[in-house]
Order: sequence, then structure tokens, then C-alpha cells
Amino acid sequence: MTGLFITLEGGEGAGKSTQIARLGERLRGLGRSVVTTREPGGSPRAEAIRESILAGHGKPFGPFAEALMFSAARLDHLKAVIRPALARGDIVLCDRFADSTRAYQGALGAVHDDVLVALEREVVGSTRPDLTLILDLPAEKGLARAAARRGGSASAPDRFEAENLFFHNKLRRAFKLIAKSEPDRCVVIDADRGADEVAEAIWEYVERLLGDDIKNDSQAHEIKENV
Ligand code: Z5A
Repeated sequence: MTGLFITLEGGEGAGKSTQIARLGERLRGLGRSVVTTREPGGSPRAEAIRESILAGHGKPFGPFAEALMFSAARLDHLKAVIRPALARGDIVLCDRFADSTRAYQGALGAVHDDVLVALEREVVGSTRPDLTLILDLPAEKGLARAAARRGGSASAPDRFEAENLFFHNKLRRAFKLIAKSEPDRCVVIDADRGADEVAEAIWEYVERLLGDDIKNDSQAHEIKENV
């Protein structure tokens, strides 16, 4: 058994955290070891960088500096969490990864492609996702969901939630372009429907990725449960 690396991407409030929790539960129910994690963050040092970025401390330095901050967090996250988990044969489910740098700092921040490609090569190396699920939703709906979750005006939007609708529509297009450019790795999931339906659509792709592996695991798990 080898580890598998699955990432979820998309705009604000698309449902990534919701779906990662569900997918993790489903896979664990089949007896698989699952690590659910997120970016920026996922390790203590990367979480410290997350706090700083989302508080907007990187913004005055510009998108390139922010790309470096996300990359520094990613370096630690990969070393401390993702690579050890994959080496153990676990399934790693990660809420955002390098495609978010491509979309936010690249397409929106206008950091040049060549720079981001070089950065990604250095930071990510060969630890590329096996599958990337891009949750797609009209920007207005995602922002409304994120606002509802914050509870109206109870807490302020973070650094990126505070951007305008133009930004979020452009973001949506950027993720679709990434999916188009790497169709073997990426799939676009319609996230504008109930959470159960989204979960089923995601499961179809995950099941396909796991192939016979999951069928064998599932049977072995049933046998173990029944003895
Ligand atoms: N960023 C970057 O610029 N560069 C990078 O390299 C990386 C990240 C890695 C991290 O924020 C920010 O960093 C992010 C990009 C940037 N921008 N922002 N903001 P974050 O991790 O705090 O936030 P997020 O990644 O955007 O996630 P989110 O806003 O928490 O949304 P979500 O995880 O996709 O959605 P959710 O929490 O699962 O759902 C949102 C609400 O909708 C919640 O109340 C749910 O109960 C509800 N929900 C979920 N699914 C449904 C369905 N299907 N129907 C109805 N309601 C639903």
C-alpha cells in the first residue's frame, strides 16, 4: 500500500473543509489511515505563518512576498506532516495546496508564472498531489456562505475574504484554468448543490483513484469487523 495525496481547492466558502471532513470519515470507515490537514498551516510552524498572513501582515510587501510566506509554511508542512504520512502509506487530504499559490498569488497577484513554477519545484519537489478536487461555485454564493459561517458581522473577514467580487470571479476562472491545464490530476466538482451530492461526486473520483485497493481494503475491513 502506498500513500495517496489528495488536495481540495476552490474559492472562499466552496465547502472544502466540509467535504474533507466527510471524505476523511468515509475513508476511515473503510479502515484507511487518513491525515486531514490544511494550508496555509498544518504544522505548528506553518500555523504561525498562517496567522500572520491571514492577519494581513504580508499584504504591504506585495504578492511575491506573500508567495514566499505561503511557500515557507508549505516547506515545513511537507516536511513535518505530509511526507511522513505518505511514507507510512496514509491518505493525506489537504485543504488547499500549491494550486492556491498559482491562483491567488499568480493569477490574481500577477507574480510571474516562471517564478511560481521555480518556487513550486523547489518547495514541492516530487510530492505532487495524486488528485486535486476543485470545488466550483459562483463567487457570490461562496462569499455568502463564508459570511453566514462568520455569523454576520460578528467577526471581520480575513485578508482574502475582504477582496471584492471581481477578485473572487477572477479566482474562480483561475482555478478552472488550472484544471484545464492538468486534466490528469485535476477535476472540477460542481459545489453549487447540497453537501451530500457534492460528497457523492467527490467519492466517485476518489473511488476511481483508489481502484482495486479500496475494494480489497473494504473487503478486508468487513472480514475484520465480522470476526
Ligand atoms: N491562500 C493563498 O492566497 N495562497 C496559498 O498558497 C494558500 C492559501 C495555500 C486561507 O483561508 C486563505 O489563504 C485563502 C486563500 C489563501 N483565502 N481566504 N479567505 P482559509 O483556510 O481560512 O479559508 P478558505 O480556504 O477559503 O476556506 P473557507 O472559507 O473556510 O471555505 P471552505 O472550507 O471552502 O468552506 P466550508 O468551511 O466547508 O463551508 C463554508 C460554509 O458553507 C459553512 O458554514 C458550511 O457549513 C457551508 N456549506 C458547506 N458546504 C455547503 C453546501 N454544499 N451547501 C450549503 N452550505 C454549505
